[in-house]
Amino acid sequence: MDELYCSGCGAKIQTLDRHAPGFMTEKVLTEADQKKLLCQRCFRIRNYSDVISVSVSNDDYLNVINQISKENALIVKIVDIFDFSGSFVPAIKRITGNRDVILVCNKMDLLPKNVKYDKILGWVKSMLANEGFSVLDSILISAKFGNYFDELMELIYKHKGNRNVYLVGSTNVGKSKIINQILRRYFGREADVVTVSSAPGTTIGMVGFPLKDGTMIFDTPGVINKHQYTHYLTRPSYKLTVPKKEIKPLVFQLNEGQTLFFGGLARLDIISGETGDRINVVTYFANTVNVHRTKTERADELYDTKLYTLLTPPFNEDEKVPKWIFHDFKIRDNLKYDIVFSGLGFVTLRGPFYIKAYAPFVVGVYIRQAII
Ligand SMILES: Nc1nc2c(ncn2[C@@H]2O[C@H](COP(=O)(O)OP(=O)(O)OP(=O)(O)O)[C@@H](O)[C@H]2O)c(=O)[nH]1
Ligand SMILES: [Mg+2]
Repeated sequence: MDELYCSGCGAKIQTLDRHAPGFMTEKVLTEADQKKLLCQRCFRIRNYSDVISVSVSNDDYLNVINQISKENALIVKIVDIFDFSGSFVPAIKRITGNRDVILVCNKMDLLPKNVKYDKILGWVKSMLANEGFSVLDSILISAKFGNYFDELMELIYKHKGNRNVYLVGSTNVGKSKIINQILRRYFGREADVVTVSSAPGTTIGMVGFPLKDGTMIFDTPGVINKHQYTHYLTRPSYKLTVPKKEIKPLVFQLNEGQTLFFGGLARLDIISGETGDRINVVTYFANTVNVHRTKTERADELYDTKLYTLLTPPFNEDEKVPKWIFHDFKIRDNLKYDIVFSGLGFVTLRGPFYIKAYAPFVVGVYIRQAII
C-alpha cells in the first residue's frame, strides 16, 4: 500500500490493527476517496463523539515533532490560558530550540468576560520572563469563537517570511481547532477539516495546508502533559472537570480551620489568614465541579464518606483517585496570588496567608502571581 494518511489526525493509514492509530477496514479504504481518507477513530469522534484511545507513546509524539527541528520554521506555540504552566511543557524547548516563536494563548473565552485583554497579556509576558522564554510576539485568542484571528494571521504573515509554520503545544490546547478556524475564515472551508476532541492525543501526525503564499501551515500532535488528570477518570467525569464555558468565579470568606473541596479532585485548607481575619478566596473551576466548604477537622471524614456523592466529580467508584499529597504555601506580603491545580483550576487569595493545597500526586500544584 502507498503511504496514505488520515486527513483528520495525520496518522498513517493501516488496515491491520484496530487499536493502533490510522486504522480503516479494507472495505472502507477501497471505497473511500484517497485524498480525503478518514481513519475509523476520526470517523467515530466526528459522528458519535466516541473517542477510541489508541496507544501512541510520548516518544512517538516527540519523534514526529522532532522532524520540525530539521527545518528553519516559524513556530507558533499554543498554550491554554486556563492552564498556562501546565500546558507550557518545557519539553517543547527541544522543538523550538532557537527558532522564532510566536506565543498564542488560546481559550480566552474561559476567563470571566470582565477581565481586560491587556492585563492578561501583561501577565503572560511576566510569566514568559519568569520562564526565561523569549518570543517574537504574544497574542490571546479564542479558537472557539474565532476572537483575535485577524490579529493572529497578521502576526504569522509578519514573521514567517518564506518559511513554513508549525502549530505546536501540549495535547488539548486547541491546535486543531485553531487550524479549523483558519481554514474556515480565510480559506472558505465550511466543515471541520482536522479532528478536534476533548480527549488528549487526538492528532497523531502532521497535517499540513498551503497558505496564500504557497508555504505550509501544519497541525501537529500534542506533547503529552503528564499532569493531566484524564488517565484516572472515566470520560463522563473528565468531561465535567475540564471547563468548556466561561468560568463563573465563586467567592468564599474563609476562617482559619476551614477547608474547600473542589469536587473530590483537590482540596484547600486555610491554616491561617491575615492576622487571624477572614480571608477572601475566589475559586476558578469548571462550573460543573462542586465546590464544598467544611471545617478542616471534618474534612478527612467527609472525603471518606462523601466522595462520589457530594464531592463530585468523580462520580464513579471505579475511578481510582491516585494518592493525594499536600503542598504548603506560606506568604508574608500582601500581594494577590493564585494557587493552581494544573488542569483543574485555581484559587486566588491575597497574602499574608498559610494554606495547604491537596491534590493527587500526579497533579502539578503551584503558586504564581494572580492572573486576574
Ligand atoms: N472553550 C474553549 N475550548 C476550546 C478552544 N479551543 C479548543 N477547545 C477545546 O479543547 C479541546 C481540544 O481541542 P483540540 O483542537 O482537539 O486540541 P489539540 O491541541 O489539537 O489536541 P491534540 O490533538 O490532542 O494535541 C476540544 O474539546 C476543543 O473543543 C477555545 O478557544 N475555547
Ligand atoms: Mg489536535
